[in-house]
Amino acid sequence: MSTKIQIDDLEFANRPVDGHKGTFGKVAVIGGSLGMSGSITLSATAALRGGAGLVTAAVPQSIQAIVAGYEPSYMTVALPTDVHGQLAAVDADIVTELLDGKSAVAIGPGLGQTKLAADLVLAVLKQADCPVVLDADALNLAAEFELLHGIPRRSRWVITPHPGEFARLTGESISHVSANRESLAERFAAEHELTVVLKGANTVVTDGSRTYVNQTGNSGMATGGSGDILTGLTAAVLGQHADALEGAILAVYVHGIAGDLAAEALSQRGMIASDLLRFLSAAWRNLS
Ligand code: B4P
Ligand code: MG
Repeated sequence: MSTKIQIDDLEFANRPVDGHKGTFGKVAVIGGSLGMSGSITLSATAALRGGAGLVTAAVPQSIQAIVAGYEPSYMTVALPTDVHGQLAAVDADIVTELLDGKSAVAIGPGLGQTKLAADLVLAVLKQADCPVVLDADALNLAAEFELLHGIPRRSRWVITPHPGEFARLTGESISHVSANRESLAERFAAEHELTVVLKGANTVVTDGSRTYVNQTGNSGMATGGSGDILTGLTAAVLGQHADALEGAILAVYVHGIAGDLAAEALSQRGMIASDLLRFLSAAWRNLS
């Protein structure tokens, strides 16, 4: 039986006045592919807006210039590509260098669903000794190649599926997932020793023994890219907070407040995902 948590039950640390970039975490976001450069730019920018000290976007070399051109405040690293610009095999040394010194990593948005992408996800899961956020194609690959099984945990993992992705991971139908959100998320989290963020109206966040049901956000957030923003934001928060469950709850809560502020200013119909990035700043101000 899981304990229910309210947002007021949690204590969130303030930013120390003498903090520096290292204090606030070095975050890597890994993903993107030809035609899918937007998702990872949203994740990387959201990691910055989540308060991370330094953010690096690792993307296929074929889209590095596009991603780098979007936002000057993060760094980019090129992953190898083949002659068609698609992700090629990524050696272990590149993964080691990418993870070195990181306080959190997120992988998946726009990554694509090739076997080589699955190898990259597996390498990150095996090597990372910081929290790992898995979203989007990393979850589709985890379902297809059973990547969440049998890897000794060196760090805390948070998965952020929407009901479609969670249905693939659990082998259940979307309607069954939608009808049993809390119980399925709790069971999956306990079985796989990770934190589940099952998105949608009233996102469920659980580690299997403690569960939070979010009340912020609105259906204006059902627009392409809003999930990618949560991915980067969650990594940024986890890079600054010790507890995976509490960090994930804070990210979900603030993401929803940004959505509510965006809807108030722009309307649910008129808002788009990148608007959430601007309203994240106001959302943090609302919290303090
Ligand atoms: P994809 O095509 O894979 O969409 P995506 O790239 O992951 O988009 P994005 O990253 O922006 O959105 P995400 O959902 O991650 O998948 C879409 C397909 O998945 C759908 O066609 C459907 O088959 C399935 N699916 C997705 N959501 C479903 C649902 N609720 N019920 C049934 N099937 C579903 O992230 C969106 C973000 O916005 C999350 O943080 C979410 O919590 C928030 N959000 C969305 N609607 C909200 C609402 N009504 N209230 C509050 N928050 C909401
Ligand atoms: Mg998504």
